[in-house]
Amino acid sequence: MIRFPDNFVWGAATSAYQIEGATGADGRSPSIWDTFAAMPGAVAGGHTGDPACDHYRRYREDVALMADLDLRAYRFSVAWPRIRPAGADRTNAAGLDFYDRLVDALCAHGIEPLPTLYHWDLPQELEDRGGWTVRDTAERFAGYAVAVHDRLGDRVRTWTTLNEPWCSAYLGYGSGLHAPGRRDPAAAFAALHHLLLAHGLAAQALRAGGARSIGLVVNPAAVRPVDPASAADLDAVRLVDGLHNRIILEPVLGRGYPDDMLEHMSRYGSGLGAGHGGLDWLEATDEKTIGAPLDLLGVNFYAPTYVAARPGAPGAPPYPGSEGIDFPPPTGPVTDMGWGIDPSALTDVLRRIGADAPGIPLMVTENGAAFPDRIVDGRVRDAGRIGYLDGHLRAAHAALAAGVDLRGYLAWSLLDNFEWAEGYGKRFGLVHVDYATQRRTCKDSAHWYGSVVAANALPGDPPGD
Ligand code: PNW
Repeated sequence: MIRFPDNFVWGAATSAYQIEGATGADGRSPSIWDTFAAMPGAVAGGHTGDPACDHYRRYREDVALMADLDLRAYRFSVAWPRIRPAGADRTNAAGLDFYDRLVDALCAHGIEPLPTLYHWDLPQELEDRGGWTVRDTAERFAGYAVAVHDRLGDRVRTWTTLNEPWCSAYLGYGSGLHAPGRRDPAAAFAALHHLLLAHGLAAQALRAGGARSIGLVVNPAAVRPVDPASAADLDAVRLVDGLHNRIILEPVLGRGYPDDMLEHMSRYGSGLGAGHGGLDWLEATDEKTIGAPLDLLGVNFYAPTYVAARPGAPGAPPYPGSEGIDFPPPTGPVTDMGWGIDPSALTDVLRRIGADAPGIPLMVTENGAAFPDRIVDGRVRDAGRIGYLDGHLRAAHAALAAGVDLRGYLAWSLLDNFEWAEGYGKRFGLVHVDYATQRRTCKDSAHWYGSVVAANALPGDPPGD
């Protein structure tokens, strides 16, 4: 048996836009994902966030499922456009009522609520005024965070501000693969800065309002060279690691932006239009604000990233300035997303973040895999997912054994859901969702995970098929 520490937090994660549906209910205004999904070609199959898993109406059933699986914690996100429609400063009580009922249902089952305040559903009206490229959005986020804390703070102990600012900034404003679909390196860096500023302002405001534990969820990359003996490949690792990890972690941990990243960003305009050159979005006290004290770092992890130097390579659009770097596809086994399966990369990431952030507890806030389900006699067979989870839990345990202060593990995802630009075709759930009927069926992996949670341990031998 591979035992986990007592009080290890076991759970699962979801996000609002991916599961709730009911996008017009109770005063919610459109988010950038409603707008983006309506653009022809933006999302596979023309899918949108409606009806998703209809979780807005079926949350009781979903909480009961979590209880059946013995989960101890549930990470969900709060939809900003439900709480502050159109991004205005007026709070919509009906929107808060939903999360109030959800938190009550979780508490009634002894499941710890772990809300994330921003999982990519920016009110469209704020995007129309510049979105994350402008400072006003960061300031409004802090106000929204306080409104949620005022209502749920009596039952929620741990808050996380943003989910994966890397994705919001680089996929949303750099490569255009995610909402709002902009393709502008300058806008990507301005967006990243205002996202981090939003985190810092919200952390300060939540703390002032009495919040006890405040965290941020990042998706650090395990960047590996194709040829570890090549100095040029190692230079490529250094740049991609900088653009993915250091540019976020260093300021968040109170050390400010790394010099090489400031220099890199200053090669692009500010993203604010003509007349705004350089880093004119960076104000004197911003780095101090971004480095507000942190009680938890959430780590989302799926797959390692390989890079090689190759003159003339176009680079990867999410990484501004990565021309001359090749991002080869994985050579080993992959999931349905085409992402490589290599659990050792999770150990590496946890050890690295643990060393970078001494004294700050870590939690795996997302880890999981998309696989096509095989449904045999009503049973959902997903041995691939069990193997993935088992391998990554062993890798998390290896990090614990190496001294990393890892407090918990949340599987992505509780339910099959709206997988962003991939629509409903990619299934990450422990629980299968039949979108035609909204029927939920626990997959083999859900039963397997429930038994791991109940035992607080993995069996000594990896599972067979
Ligand atoms: C994360 N990438 O997204 C998100 O937090 C989840 O909402 C999402 O469903 C899950 O991972 C699976 O995709 C990512 O392209 C999306 O590197 C894309 C990337 C990384 C994370």
